[in-house]
Amino acid sequence: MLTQSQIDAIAEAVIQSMKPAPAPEEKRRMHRTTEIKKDRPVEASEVVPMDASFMMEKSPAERVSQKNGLADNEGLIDITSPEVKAIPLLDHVEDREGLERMIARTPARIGVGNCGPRLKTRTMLTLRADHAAARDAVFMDVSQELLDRMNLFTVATRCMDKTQFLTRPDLGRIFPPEGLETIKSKCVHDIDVQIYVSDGLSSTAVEANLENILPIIIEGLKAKGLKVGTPFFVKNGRVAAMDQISEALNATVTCVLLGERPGLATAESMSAYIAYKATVGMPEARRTVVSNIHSRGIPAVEAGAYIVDVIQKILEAKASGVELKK
Ligand code: B12
Repeated sequence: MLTQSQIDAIAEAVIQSMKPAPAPEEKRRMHRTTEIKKDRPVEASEVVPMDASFMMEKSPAERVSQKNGLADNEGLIDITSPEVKAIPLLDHVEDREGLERMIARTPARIGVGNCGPRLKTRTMLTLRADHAAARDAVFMDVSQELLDRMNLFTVATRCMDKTQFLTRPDLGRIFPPEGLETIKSKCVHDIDVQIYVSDGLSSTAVEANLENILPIIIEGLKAKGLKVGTPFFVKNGRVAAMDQISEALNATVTCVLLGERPGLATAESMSAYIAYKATVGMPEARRTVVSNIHSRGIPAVEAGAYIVDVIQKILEAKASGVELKK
């Protein structure tokens, strides 16, 4: 367990890393490599102030390598990591074990204490870091490498870019004629289940979960003897884009795996929205959702197996959403 002085030292190191670059001699003096091991207490002397210019010499990938959860080779601490967030910031804790148990059960920010009427510096920095991750999740594109690896071709909705996607949800639910033609020409028709993937409001969620979830669902459905459609990727897609897809391919069940709107707890959460015989303009109540698919929610592999069961239930009941619950 970390002592208060060790916690202060971590916060200090983060603050130092944001300061402007010192003169070259001073820079050399500060330039030391540190590792913080997760499995033993951190010594305050191990947390070395880092200067921002030194960090700029490393590529972003090297800086976030997170070798051991808390810090990379250069001693940069990932303040958004679960390990750092699990450190209570309260000054006087009556029942530390109880507090730690509560913190372990929720990603909510509890036990963060205060400094006078304000939040502590580390809480503020973590909030800002998580907000940045949420913005990245919304504005980033899913990498072409991932789509190539998963053998998914891309069709865009009517949204021209992310700004239009955010301001015109209606355009994220429909395809231009050429997009629909691509779907019709590249996919098999008259299927039991059409699975596809979409960025929705978090590309990060797609990056984090897709490789673990998609093969499980496809293989699971095929193992049940079902005819599964050709999977593909929809860029700038809202949930209801599934309705046009369902109609175009004559799918009995359509399932979209898409990124959920990110919050400040995680940007990696994916949802599966599933509908029986989806049609354009149908009520939202006809959709079933499996939400919170991410490493600290329902892990992708587990969710994949669950989604296969839900789809089977929908096919048997010939209904989805509220009608499935009747
Ligand atoms: C935003 C949101 C809403 C917004 C949607 C408005 C909009 N246009 O985006 C509003 C406030 C209307 C809403 C309402 C409801 N929501 Co809501 N919502 C969310 C939230 C925060 C994000 C969803 C998201 O990112 N979607 C992705 C984007 C790309 O989708 P979109 O196309 O822009 O919008 C569609 C979806 O958001 C979808 N949707 C949103 N909520 C729900 C809930 C259900 C059951 C279904 C089928 C669809 C659905 O409807 C939108 C229109 O097509 C999630 C939390 C989460 N972790 O996912 C909860 C969440 C999905 N909602 C939930 C619930 C329970 C509801 C309501 C049933 C609440 C109620 N009692 O009325 C209603 C049902 C609405 C419906 N469509 O049938 C639960 C679902 C739990 C579950 N596993 O069944 C979640 C997971 C929150 C939670 N943790 O409890 N929701």
